[in-house]
Amino acid sequence: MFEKILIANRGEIALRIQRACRELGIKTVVVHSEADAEAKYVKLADESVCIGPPPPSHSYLNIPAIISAAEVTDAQAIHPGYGFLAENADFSERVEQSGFVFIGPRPETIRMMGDKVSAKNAMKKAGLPVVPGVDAPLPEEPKEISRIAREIGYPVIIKSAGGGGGRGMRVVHTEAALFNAVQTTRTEAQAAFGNPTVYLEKYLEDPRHIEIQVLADKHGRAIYLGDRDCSMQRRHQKVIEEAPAPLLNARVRLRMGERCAEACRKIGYHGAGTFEFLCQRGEFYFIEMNTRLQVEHPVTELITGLDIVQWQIRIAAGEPLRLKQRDVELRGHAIECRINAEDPYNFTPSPGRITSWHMPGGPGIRVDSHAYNGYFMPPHYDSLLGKLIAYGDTREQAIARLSIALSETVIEGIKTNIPLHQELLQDAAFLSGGTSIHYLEEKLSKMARDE
Ligand code: MV4
Repeated sequence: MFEKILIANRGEIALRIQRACRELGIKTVVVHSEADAEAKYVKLADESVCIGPPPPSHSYLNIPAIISAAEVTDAQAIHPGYGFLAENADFSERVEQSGFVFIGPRPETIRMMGDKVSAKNAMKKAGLPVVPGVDAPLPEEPKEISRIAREIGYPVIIKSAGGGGGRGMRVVHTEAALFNAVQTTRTEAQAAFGNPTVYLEKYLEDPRHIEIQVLADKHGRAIYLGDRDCSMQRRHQKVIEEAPAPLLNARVRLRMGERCAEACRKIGYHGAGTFEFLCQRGEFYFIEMNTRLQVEHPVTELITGLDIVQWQIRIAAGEPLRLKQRDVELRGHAIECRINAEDPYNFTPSPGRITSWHMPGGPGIRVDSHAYNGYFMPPHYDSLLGKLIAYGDTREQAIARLSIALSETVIEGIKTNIPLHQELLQDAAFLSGGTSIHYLEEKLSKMARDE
């Protein structure tokens, strides 16, 4: 096992990784920007290294600075967390070339999943159902493009191979609008990702976003840890996540999990991973794979009793997955609210100093946050203050515990989205078994109209 790990991230996830390391008896080095120098988790780490000024491009994205920090502190492995460099294949490659272990899959795997066309092809080949479409870059000729779209059937969605997570997409309902939309998407994709490649898929009108968590070791073993529903989102930012996905048929659940684990074995995946699907009328369609730890990993931890971050570290150190699929028991229900420092209805960020901070407790409540009374929420990064997660024997109990926990929570000095969460946990459609990916945005625009 490693003796010392460098954490190349900040905020709640830097603290989460630090806790996993401590439990495994591993020393931690945390790198931080000037804006995070006073954060408590920085002081809790065994060592810390300031790697630059607040803008991410000068600190958390500064690859040479992070690698130098690992060198001077004699760390053996680097955990990238999520966001920042977590899915940057060049970073993972340079980490390994410098003699450190990257806690995540191989650079080639990250690169393959970063290109959404190659990811889709690999998964189709590995036996996963994908959205109907042409799993190849779109050709240039307008006639060919029209023929492909007609073959798929309208509406279609144009996606960028270099995009993902909702960036660089456009829905097209008629042939008349097709060619312009393709050109615009290509231009935007070139500007945003340096890659003009686009592809076409059938547009699914009202799906749910369901994802499957996997763990795979370096010895060819792979298991799945059940599924999560992350449909409650706004502008591709998840707001509430839960596990297991409500109303999902047990046979479908089993089949999807088995196929994801099998796909991991086939492509030689190792580490933790997430297969993203759109699910409509009981059918699953693979869209993307995330090769990192996810914000919502705690809901899976609560229903499996496993520590996903510790397993990432063990796998990176070369340990075999001692768990067999039959050892993974999915039990109860867990729901997570992302607590953001923002206006609950217009979503403008609300950085600043926290003047009062009281966290909830009681049976089945977990709080993952780096904040505390007096903490200054810097304006330079995303607005995630932490996560409030509730576990219960049933979905109803998890929701009840989460509502009570939200009502106990006090955060003053900055605005948070807690009022929105309290409202969503009373929403009839959510209570009756969840909603599609469009529900929250529709609800918010209805609320704005009624005002
Ligand atoms: C889609 C889709 C409908 N049909 N693909 C958005 C994020 C990216 N991962 C894929 N996305 C979508 N792909 C087809 N063929 C709708 C979305 C989508 C979405 C997906 C998951 C969660 C939230 C979403 C919000 C809007 C659109």
